[in-house]
Amino acid sequence: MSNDNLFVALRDAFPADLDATAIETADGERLYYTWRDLDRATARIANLLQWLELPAGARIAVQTEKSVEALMLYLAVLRAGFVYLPLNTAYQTNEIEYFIGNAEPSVVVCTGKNFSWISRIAFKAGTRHVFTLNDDRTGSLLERAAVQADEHTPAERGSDDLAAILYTSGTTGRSKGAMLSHGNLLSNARTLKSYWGWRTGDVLIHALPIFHVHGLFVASHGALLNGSKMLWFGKFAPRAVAERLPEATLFMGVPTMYVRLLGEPAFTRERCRAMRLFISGSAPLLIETFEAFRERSGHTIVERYGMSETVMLTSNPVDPKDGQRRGGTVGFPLPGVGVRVRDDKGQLAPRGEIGGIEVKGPNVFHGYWRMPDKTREEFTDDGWFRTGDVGKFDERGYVVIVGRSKDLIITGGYNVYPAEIEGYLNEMPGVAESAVIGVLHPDFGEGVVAVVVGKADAAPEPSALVAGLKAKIAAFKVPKQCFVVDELPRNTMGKVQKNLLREKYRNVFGA
Ligand code: MLC
Ligand code: AMP
Repeated sequence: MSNDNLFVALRDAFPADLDATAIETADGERLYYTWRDLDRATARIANLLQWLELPAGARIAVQTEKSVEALMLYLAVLRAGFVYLPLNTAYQTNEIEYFIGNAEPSVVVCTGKNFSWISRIAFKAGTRHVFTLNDDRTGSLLERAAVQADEHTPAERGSDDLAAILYTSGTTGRSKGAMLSHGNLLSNARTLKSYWGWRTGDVLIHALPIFHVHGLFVASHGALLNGSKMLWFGKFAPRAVAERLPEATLFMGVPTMYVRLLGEPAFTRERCRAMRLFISGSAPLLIETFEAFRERSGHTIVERYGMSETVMLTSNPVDPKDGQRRGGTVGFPLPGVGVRVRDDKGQLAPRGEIGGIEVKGPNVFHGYWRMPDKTREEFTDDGWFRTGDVGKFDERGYVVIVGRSKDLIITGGYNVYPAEIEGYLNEMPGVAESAVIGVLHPDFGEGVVAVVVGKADAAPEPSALVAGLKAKIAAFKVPKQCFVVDELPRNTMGKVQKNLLREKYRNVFGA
């Protein structure tokens, strides 16, 4: 029987020359990791995890800064057959408490500086092992792994076995953990390798965080499955990225990164000469950015569309024989992925008509962790997943996303659910009620804005509300503007009319 463990497929794709560079760090200390290093280090960490005698299906929750070792930890979790649970480094106590409580990980890995508070939460939730991993190759995880053997036979896994849980915020209530299998991830990685035409000699600039789908799966799997070198940035910095472009052929980023590259004088057409592909996703790419980028660099960005629950769904073509790359669209359904648009009455919408986007395919997740009811709600009776995105097929068959039926803000590629922020605001002293909206932002695409009604006897200070939120939740979720008003506009059903608020505050970021 073949082993469908995703790690096996990635390991099989390593080039014959294991002493070639697999990853070169591109900011901070210049380090070179060979394919052999990846193999040995992941073996050591996998052996450590196995030595802990964790239960089958154990979750390994990780909140660390981006580093090559953090990527190795992910690969080692796959290799050992456990379930990887990445957490955004911006998450604070409330968020971490919820994720650890909900996922009940057997192992938590965090940075040394967060050990005291995270280990307290983890031990309270029953986690047995808390390790540290810092971005300078220190920490107890590597110390403990160093004494392990550097060979390891990957655990046998079927394609339906769970590989990772990615928490995506919920429109109501708390975050849901999307359960992705080895098969979901591998089928998508193979599809993208072929559709994006990865070639021998490709070099990827990896400047995305590795705690979400885009950086962890799309970018890393792409390079690994092609045996391609990565130029590894701990943090996206437009100047540093521009300077290394001549050594690369591929770049993947969220729209904010493209906006920032355009604002960087060092980003020139000359520096893009060796580049083959610029890929954008995770949030809508403005047509202005698409066009300005083409003008400046001579390259046409390939925009694609996906989500945590499904990995990648659609992409603009790379090979001209598949068609042109069209700005303002997210391209065609990827081979093997079903995409349909249905109107309010559940009828299939003809080309040009707008409706809810539903998807099906080997990439679509297996459900939400311990939330069978939520899972049922999000799938149609005939097994299609409701994305919550609203769109259409245009007259040429390209998918165009026109909005979202879910109340979601995407800021710089990060998702913010207004309901979560409103929940915190409504608990604050002096707040009667609140509405959180996203409005056009020149850098982040959408910027978070809070509109708050004070209690009769109190007038809350916007700056105090913002400071209060900053102490509680990830900074990217905190409103960048906060307004205190007498009342919120409501329709006859009593529902807050967020469209009117978006209109009223549309220029607050000068976009
Ligand atoms: C940082 N800040 C943000 C923010 N990023 N605010 C709103 N939205 C964001 N995205 C705030 C910080 O909280 C901080 O605020 C200040 O900006 C500076 O922080 P920083 O860490 O220095 O920010 P910077 O490095 O400039 O980050 C910008 C960025 C980053 C664009 C590089 O946001 C980023 O890497 N985004 C990519 C997200 C991503 O990978 N998404 C993929 C999801 S997967 P303060 O107040 O503390 O100063 C997915 C599926 C799919 O969606 O299809 O791919
Ligand atoms: P997440 O839950 O973080 O995985 O975010 C997924 C959501 O990001 C999707 O449901 C879309 O709303 C949005 N998204 C991803 N790529 C694009 C894109 N190219 N254009 C518009 N929205 C996108």
